[in-house]
Amino acid sequence: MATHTFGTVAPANATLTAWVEKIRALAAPDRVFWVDGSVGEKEFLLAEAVAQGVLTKLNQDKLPGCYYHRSNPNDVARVEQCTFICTPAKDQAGPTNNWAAPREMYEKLYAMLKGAMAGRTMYVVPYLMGPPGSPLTKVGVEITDSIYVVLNMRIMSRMGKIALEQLGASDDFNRGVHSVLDCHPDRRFIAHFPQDNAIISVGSGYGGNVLLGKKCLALRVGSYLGREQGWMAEHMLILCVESPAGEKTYVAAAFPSSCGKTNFAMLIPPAAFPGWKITTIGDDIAWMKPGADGKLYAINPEAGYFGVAPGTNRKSNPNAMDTIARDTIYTNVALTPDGGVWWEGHDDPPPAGLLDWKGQPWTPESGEKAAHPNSRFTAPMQNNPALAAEANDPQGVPLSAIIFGGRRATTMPLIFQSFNWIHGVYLGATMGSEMTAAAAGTIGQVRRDPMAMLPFCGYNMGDYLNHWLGIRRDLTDPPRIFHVNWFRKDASDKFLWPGFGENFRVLKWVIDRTRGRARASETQIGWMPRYSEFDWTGMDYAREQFQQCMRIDAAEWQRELISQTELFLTLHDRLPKELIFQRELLISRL
Ligand code: OXD
Ligand code: MN
Repeated sequence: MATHTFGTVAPANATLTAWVEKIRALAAPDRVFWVDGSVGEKEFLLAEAVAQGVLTKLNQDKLPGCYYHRSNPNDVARVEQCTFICTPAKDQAGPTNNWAAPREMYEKLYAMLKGAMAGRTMYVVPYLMGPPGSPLTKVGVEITDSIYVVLNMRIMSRMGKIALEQLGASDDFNRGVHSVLDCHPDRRFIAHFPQDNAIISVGSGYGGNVLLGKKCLALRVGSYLGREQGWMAEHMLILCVESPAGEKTYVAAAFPSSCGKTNFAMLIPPAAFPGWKITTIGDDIAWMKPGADGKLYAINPEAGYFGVAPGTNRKSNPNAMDTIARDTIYTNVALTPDGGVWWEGHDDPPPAGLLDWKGQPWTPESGEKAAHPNSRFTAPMQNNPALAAEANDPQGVPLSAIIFGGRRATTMPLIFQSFNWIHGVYLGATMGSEMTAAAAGTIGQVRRDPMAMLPFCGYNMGDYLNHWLGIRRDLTDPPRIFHVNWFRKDASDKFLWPGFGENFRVLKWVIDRTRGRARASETQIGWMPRYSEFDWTGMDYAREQFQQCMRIDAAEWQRELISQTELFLTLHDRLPKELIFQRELLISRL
């Protein structure tokens, strides 16, 4: 290979170089590669990844700049049982997290990292979570022995020189160390040390476990830092709804993994609403802080989308299809014979000669999925035709509404609004959802997932809920809080609501509520729209169907309250009393 100078320039920051030297001495790589984020470097790394067989170049006529990766089949999702919050005291991590004492975990993982990078390159990836210059933005540095991680981090964060510039001579950066080791499930740990602003991840190459800026820093460590510093790190999309008159309203929404945040963030209003536009600020994570004007401001710390491929198509998400048509890394989807990609729920029928996500020939008769259900695309947000200009605004956007939602076949109506902030926090805290493929576990079972943060809260969940209540004190104009469920089914197991673009009608009612323009009826569970209060232009949806979708079923709610008990018991010693009162009030209303 021709000689090159990529990766050879170490930064001037002495704290950073000393820490990198410490990890180098431990992991003993053949060489250290300082990533600068330049285009030339990207081309070099892509060529290297292809030469190593880590990436396959896809058909560049069909998918320019796109590459394909197959993971180890044992390493396809987040692993909550291997994810640890390492705080000095166990109750700082709380009952919903795995805990280990920091010293023990450091010792164990440093022992695993000893000599682990021999024969490999150790990449040093400085990155920003957040737009440059934002008061909320954080600097992280990820050390990794995976070129796949470097290339994904390049899409998901603002990486390289830009981060070093923001860091300057400061020692305030998240220290992340990642090594794939031998990718064995028994040697897989994703460990967070919130008090040290540090992360160590070993034994996995899966995005959610190893792109350390995302779940590890932006959510787990971020949520801890947020409580210390008076802000919030949330598992939320952020979007902007723009009316034909140019009025903009900003909304954040928390749904558990694989429940349609990306689709909702990129929604296209139905044709019957000309002039209405939705633009995307973020599809997975929001960092939020009260502003001087008493509103809650949000930024998206990420720069790309790490989205679930199956089910993504021209109907469910045209903007995503355009976004992933170039400069995208596909992981564990199926490969077509002409160097294209395919997954279940793709617009095209499966072509002959498909190779599945494990590289095996696949036909519809194979009896298995061609793409892994948690197969992913990693795509730059700049590709999104509906990207909001505000996605790069260091000030963030003022939120008018927060929406909570889960995947629920029963009980939860299409939409309702909380009576107030505390009631809204109760709705978020008691959120439930049927489990999906984004995490290893039992698919379909309903689990309580407060604010969709159960796998991502970096401290005691009871304290986290208290933090939510406390933030209200800094807000004179808080976002209104809503709950949605796109997934309610009828007795014959059919979805009651068509979803997709029609979700705009729900969103429009939300917007109109926040602006005092829409009416609602008071019910036992919150404020609900009547059929006549929805805008049905261009849609044929019967009043009876709507009523079924909005039904409050006493027996279902009784089961719901009983199933919430488990969470309340788990969190009992730190559960805010306000939430206990909310539950009592709900019981008496029902
Ligand atoms: C994700 C997840 O990848 O939540 O965003 O698992
Ligand atoms: Mn997510």
